[in-house]
Amino acid sequence: MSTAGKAIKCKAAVLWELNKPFSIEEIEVAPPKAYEVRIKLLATGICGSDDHVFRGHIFTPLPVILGHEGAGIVESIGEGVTEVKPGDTVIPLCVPQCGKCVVCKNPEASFCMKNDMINHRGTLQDGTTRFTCRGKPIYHFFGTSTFSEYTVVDEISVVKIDAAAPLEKVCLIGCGFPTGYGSALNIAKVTPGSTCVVIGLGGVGLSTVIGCKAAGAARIIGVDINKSKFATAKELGATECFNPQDFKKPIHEVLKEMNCEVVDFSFDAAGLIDTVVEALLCCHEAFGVSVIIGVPPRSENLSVSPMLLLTGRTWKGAVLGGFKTKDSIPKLVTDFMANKFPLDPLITHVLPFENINEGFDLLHTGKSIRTVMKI
Ligand code: PAD
Ligand code: ZN
Ligand code: ZN
Repeated sequence: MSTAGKAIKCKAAVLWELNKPFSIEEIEVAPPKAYEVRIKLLATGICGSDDHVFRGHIFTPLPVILGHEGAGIVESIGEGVTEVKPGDTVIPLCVPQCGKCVVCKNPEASFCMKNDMINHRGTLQDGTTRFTCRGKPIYHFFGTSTFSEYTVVDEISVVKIDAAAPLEKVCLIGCGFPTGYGSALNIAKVTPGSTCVVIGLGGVGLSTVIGCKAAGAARIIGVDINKSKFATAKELGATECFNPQDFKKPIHEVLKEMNCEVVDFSFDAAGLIDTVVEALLCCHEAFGVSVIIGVPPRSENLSVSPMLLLTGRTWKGAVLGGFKTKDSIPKLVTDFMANKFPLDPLITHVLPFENINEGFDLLHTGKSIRTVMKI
């Protein structure tokens, strides 16, 4: 029986309060309005940014259905939708590509003005939500909300991918993988033979390591306070790794001791103010490039001497590795299927969707890199 045009009752993980377990609830998902798409989700990763919301480090209105690293099948489409049709295999886009704004028209930029990451309205583009639970509206997150059996997204926030792709793997191409990989290739533009430092070796930092290696870096130094990440970092291309807690000196001084005077490219993928500054200090004062990837707590600001940049460093940041999402995500899926980069080492746990709280516990205790939930 077709569900098109009708509200769908299904399960979703609702976050009612910060730092409280997700509650698996029956929700109602309204049909897509014009230029919207309803998706049956089949897999979703848990990203560090979902956890930032959970902990209150990123503000978004509550109650909310989080999740932005998913993949699924189009169930139905609203009026006027032309880019996808029911039955298409898709990835929801946490950064849309509207194709019309000043950013989308700029070949060098990617953070579409229609994003919901800066103002966090928690709605679709028309300012309303398609989710209700216990009679209350539930907010969307980053225009995607993948911790649900069904979601509704704007047409600008979804792209068709190869139907043969394994969704429980390529869901990572919705956020964590392109974020790290693109930060190395598109933003830092890592050069062959260079030295790179990656601080934070979660799913994003390890994807940065993959990008540095793909670009031909000669030395890739991984830094993390959790040593259990080092084996995977080395498998993916890190030439050496260290734990800053094993030293009394700050990271940039430890690097000098390691005979690493010249760092061409440095990345913060830990998401703390201190590590952002350490990453900047690591790179060479005259030509180093440092990229901010991690999202530090919203209440904290940076304070650094302008001299650090005056000498010639370049300091950059990027969302989703600078990829224009509609253009690039299907290509990344094709590249994964052609074995151009691995995703398997990033996926340490696969859980049923109902076990979402266990997935967050694994992240909090540092036991997982990426947990993928089958929905
Ligand atoms: P994660 O929690 O899996 O990884 C973070 C890693 O940093 C862990 O391995 C920690 O052990 C490590 N870490 C923590 N503190 C320190 C420290 N003081 N020194 C060194 N390492 C430390 O998260 P993730 O990999 O999913 O995400 C990483 C960050 O990137 C996080 O802040 C997230 O919000 C951000 C992100 N940004 C974008 C973007 O578009 N810019 C996209 C996705 C995620
Ligand atoms: Zn746009
Ligand atoms: Zn993410």
